[in-house]
Amino acid sequence: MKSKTALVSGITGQDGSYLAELLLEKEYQVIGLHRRTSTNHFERIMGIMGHPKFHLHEFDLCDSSSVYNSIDHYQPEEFYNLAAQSHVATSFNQPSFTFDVNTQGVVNILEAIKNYSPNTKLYQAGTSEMFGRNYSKDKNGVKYQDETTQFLPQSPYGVSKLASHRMLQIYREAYGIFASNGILFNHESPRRGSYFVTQKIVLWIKDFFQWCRKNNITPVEVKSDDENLVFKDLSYPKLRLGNLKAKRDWGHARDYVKAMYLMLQQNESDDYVISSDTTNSIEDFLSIAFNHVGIKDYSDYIYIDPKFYRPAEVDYLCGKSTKAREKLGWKPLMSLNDLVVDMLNE
Ligand code: NAP
Ligand code: G4F
Repeated sequence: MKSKTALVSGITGQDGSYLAELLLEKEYQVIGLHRRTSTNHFERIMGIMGHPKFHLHEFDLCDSSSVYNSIDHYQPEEFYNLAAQSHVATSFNQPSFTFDVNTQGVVNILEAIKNYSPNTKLYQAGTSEMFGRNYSKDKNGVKYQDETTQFLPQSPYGVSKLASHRMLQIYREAYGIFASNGILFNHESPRRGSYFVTQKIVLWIKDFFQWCRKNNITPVEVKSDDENLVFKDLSYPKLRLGNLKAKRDWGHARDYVKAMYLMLQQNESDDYVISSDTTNSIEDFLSIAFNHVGIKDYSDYIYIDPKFYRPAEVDYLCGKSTKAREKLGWKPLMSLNDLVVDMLNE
């Protein structure tokens, strides 16, 4: 039987690399779509480079011709759109660029499918950031977000993703295109970008421990001196963070890419919340991570830097993924503790 072809945009990112590995295990031909950059950035996909069913194809989501040509050329059974300007804080500084990639880019894909490859099934990487400040409450007053919760985005990123979410629904209804929106809550891994808060914390801990080892210092011996940690005549900059009170629903990326695949194996396209259904603050994440390396109280190691506060914040995210669990048969296998251990051990 001929194997299916999947186009995966955002192949150089965290999710693209895990999804490509999953699809190759399932014997797909995987075409990884990447944009040209002045330096190579294929670290996350080194493990599958050279795989006989894996190929790279250059394109840019903002360039409509390259999007049309790649879809027309491959006529893929499935297209997973994971490419995005994915950093929320950056979207406040680069709102137009964020819209070009996250919204206009999705319109380019939808138009290409409609005109050149109408049987292609599309997965669009939507986000819990679209809920912004809004939540629903269950009968016990517990706050959550699911597919029925109204969206109220708080960032240019959230708005750009909400516009593309709605565009998929319109193309689904107007033209009968198979187009599913994943509404994924935060998912992390050892391959997470270094500017997201979990990886920033983990990388700081690793670098600090390496510095301690190099200088024969026991990490708990250092003293706190405003912005630095000091030991005799040596000093090391503290971990600089912003708002520690925000709550996020964190899962492992390896679990979440399975949900993307399952959405495109259904007979009908639909929208699904994908989440761990638990919530923790940045403070909780810090406690778990520092405890794992033997530091009971992280507070002396942190410096709160207003630079990392956002102009508008999403305070509380906690998904309810009942629909995906019932209809897709999906559930996450890794807990937050498993995730932290995986990230620290890498
Ligand atoms: P990521 O690591 O930041 O990867 C983003 C990818 O998009 C990179 O491969 C990047 O390429 C590519 N890209 C950016 N602009 C592009 C353009 N104009 N043309 C082609 N490619 C472009 O993001 P991720 O964490 O894997 O997330 C995957 C998707 O899920 C994103 O759409 C994100 O918004 C969404 N999402 C993520 C989460 C999460 O918690 N991780 C939650 C909900 C939704 P370069 O390597 O060249 O920069
Ligand atoms: O790790 P973050 O940057 O992730 P954020 O903003 O929740 O966005 C991620 O998840 C979304 C899903 O909800 C995705 F759609 C999106 O693409 C991305 O993957 O920040 C998490 C929280 C925020 O409340 C932020 O204010 O951590 C807080 N924070 C505190 N100090 C910090 C920092 N965030 C970052 N990045 N850096 C800090 O120093």
